[in-house]
Amino acid sequence: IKHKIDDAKDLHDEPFGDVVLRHLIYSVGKDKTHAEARDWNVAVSLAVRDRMVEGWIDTTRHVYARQQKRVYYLSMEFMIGRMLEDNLTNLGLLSEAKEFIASQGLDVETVLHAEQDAALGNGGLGRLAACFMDSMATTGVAGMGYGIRYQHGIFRQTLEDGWQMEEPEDWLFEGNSWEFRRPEVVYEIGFGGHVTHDADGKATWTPAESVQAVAFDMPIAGWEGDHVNTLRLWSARQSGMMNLDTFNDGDFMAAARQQVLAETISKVLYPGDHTPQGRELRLKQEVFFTSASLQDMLRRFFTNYDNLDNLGDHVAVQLNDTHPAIAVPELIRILMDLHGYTFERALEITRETLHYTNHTLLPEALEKWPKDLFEHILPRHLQIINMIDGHFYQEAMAKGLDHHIIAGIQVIHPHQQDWVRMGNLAFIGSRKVNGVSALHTELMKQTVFHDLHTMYPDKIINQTNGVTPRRWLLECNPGLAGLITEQIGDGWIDDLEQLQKIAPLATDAAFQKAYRAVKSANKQRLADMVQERTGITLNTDAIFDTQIKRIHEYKRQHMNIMEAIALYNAIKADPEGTKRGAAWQPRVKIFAGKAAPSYFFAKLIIKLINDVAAVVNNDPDIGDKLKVVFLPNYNVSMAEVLIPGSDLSEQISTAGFEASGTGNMKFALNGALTIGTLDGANVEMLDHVGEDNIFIFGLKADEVAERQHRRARPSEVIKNSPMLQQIMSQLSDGTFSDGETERYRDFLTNVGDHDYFQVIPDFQAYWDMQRQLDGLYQNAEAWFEKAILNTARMGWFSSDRTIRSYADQIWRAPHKMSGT
Ligand code: 26Y
Repeated sequence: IKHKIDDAKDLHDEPFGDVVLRHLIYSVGKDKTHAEARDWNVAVSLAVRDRMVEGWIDTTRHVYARQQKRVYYLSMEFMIGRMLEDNLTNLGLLSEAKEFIASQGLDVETVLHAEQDAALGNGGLGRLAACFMDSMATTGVAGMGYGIRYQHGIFRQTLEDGWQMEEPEDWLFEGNSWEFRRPEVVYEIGFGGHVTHDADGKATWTPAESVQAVAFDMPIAGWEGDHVNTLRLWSARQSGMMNLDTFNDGDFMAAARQQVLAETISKVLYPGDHTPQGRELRLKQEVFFTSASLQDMLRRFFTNYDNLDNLGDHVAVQLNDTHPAIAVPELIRILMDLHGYTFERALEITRETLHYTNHTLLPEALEKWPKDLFEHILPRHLQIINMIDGHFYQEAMAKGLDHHIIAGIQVIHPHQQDWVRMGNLAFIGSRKVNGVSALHTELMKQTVFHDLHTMYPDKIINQTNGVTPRRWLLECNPGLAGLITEQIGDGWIDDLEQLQKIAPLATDAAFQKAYRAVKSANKQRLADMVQERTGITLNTDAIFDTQIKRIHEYKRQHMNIMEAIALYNAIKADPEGTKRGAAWQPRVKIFAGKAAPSYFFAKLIIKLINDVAAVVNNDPDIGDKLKVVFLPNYNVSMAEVLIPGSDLSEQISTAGFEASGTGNMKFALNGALTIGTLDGANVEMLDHVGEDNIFIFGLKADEVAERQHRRARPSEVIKNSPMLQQIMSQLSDGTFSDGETERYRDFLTNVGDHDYFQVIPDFQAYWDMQRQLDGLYQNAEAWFEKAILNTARMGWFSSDRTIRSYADQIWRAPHKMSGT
């Protein structure tokens, strides 16, 4: 692609390597003899960034000229990882860049990897936002991401004696090659203060304090680089210069302190997912980036249109969970207080513009703010919420809803006025509300949003998640990508359903052989990483069995490690497998993931994994038959090695609790078989890959709900299971805790007495399925037939499909394939 940018005509004519060398000298300020890997990384990044800028300016012009409908994706989290390889790939410069790096006598991997992950997120929700940015650019949606430029992303995890420790992360220390600081794009964000009303009832909010949001832009290139969107992240700074009054009083340090306080807002990502802390700073972060983003999109809107009457025809806003739900009263406030609309009109316009994605059903994960805190920080927004509630009450009465039902779904419960409930606010203020998998969407209708759904039966819609095939196949698994392209050409890269064309090769001996060779090489790459980071040597003939995700009870890493204990016990009791009549299939259990710092039970699970590893890995009776590995500091870059190198993918959440999962899709696409429950998107993966090619076990969502409802106890099951009894007694007798008998007391109570997440009733089925997989693995032809069919049939799970579906069904926004 060649773009025509008036003042940059010759960029394409300059060989890429020359541009890199120019940047090394004039941007990095080093010569070849002194440059280190990071210096080269920056020089290459700036060279590819130059090329991206052409498409960026071009895209901006085209969108503006065509007055294309714009989509704004508001997210507290963007888990983007490294960008260099991604950008080189999408711009078609990867091989040229690699050749050039090698020609300088440098190690290509070292240079490409000398970039810190941008880890501005916790897990799935943030990674989904990153995949969506890639897919919006690829599908030609005029999409812009808005978020926070946290100075410190998700903490760095280390292990101390097997316990998780948290250290601050500092991704910006070496600079960020991709961002453009936009000091001219700056907005005031107010907090606190008071509201006055004039004779006509027009409100004026006078905030007590304010901070500024400054924009930092990152270009996001789609596949083949012609469409380039923007990720705009806000950084906080003090409003105006240091407070002059204080300064005149001579208290310079107090003035400086004000500045530090203002900057705190974008200082650090909150590391908890699923349990909101209800902290003032978090609320300020939400308001900060939402308000800045709304102000920015409206400023842009007014360069094309002169009033906001038809905002929803030209702009669609997607709220990534309730974190930006303050957009509802903020947009109404702007429409009423700054543009003179009536409340009713302002609500209508808002409801034509905003859309909300829900990512969890866990009641404790739904954000709510103490009303007093809310009023203290956002007095005007609270007034508007009360108007919304009043209006909503009328609407609901008109639809014949009962007073008590209405009270339960208003933003603030009229009789227990202590909370502002953000899920209800986002629902009531949005045009469409979506779940992230078919099952999750169905459960939304039946549970948390039951009454709201009755009232607005057309509002809830499903949009099953997807993953970008650029990062999650082409880049992370070049071996498999090359093999596929050899067979079917490279059309699959932006049309992933073409992978179906390899299905007929699933039983082809030559293709199987090549596919297996790729998997072996990827396993070796994974084993090398494990060796380097933990010192543990892995046998690559073992099943590489991987569970990587945030540590949570509902995700049941503890069920997985209990299965490892059971397998250890079984091997100990029958080392050669003579009693069971078959040799043991060697297995490596790989875990990685972070626990929220305040989530004690999740940290205990990490400790247990490491305790079991210490025993199992050093037992001479076990040898290579079983290894347990916990890789510290899981991030996107680590996933890029773990996923292609795994044979088996653990997706074993308690049915009804994982909204979708996206790791499940990445593994299956890369040819790992799934052992999993009928939860989240696993259900749809089963539909696509077929029941012979996915290994589903355990209770279904309705059975789980039923057991939880009647508080079914696990004791009956344990009583009848010698296997479980042995595990439980080992956890209390110190077998895995150096004789310390107290360490797993809470664990035993949790699982043995209550077992809310149904580990015990699912355990036998899980064990049986694992043994079935052991047998299958010994028949390589059968195993790899299934693996290939997984790759072939996962095309539907491309986030390109997801984005086109959002564009058609929610945003009503054009993309490259609209109308065709
Ligand atoms: C309010 C705060 C405590 C909070 C912060 C982060 C609450 C939730 C989160 C993150 C949630 C999250 O990552 N959810 C995951 O979203 C993925 C993308 O839709 C799903 O695949 C996954 O099942 C879901 O757990």
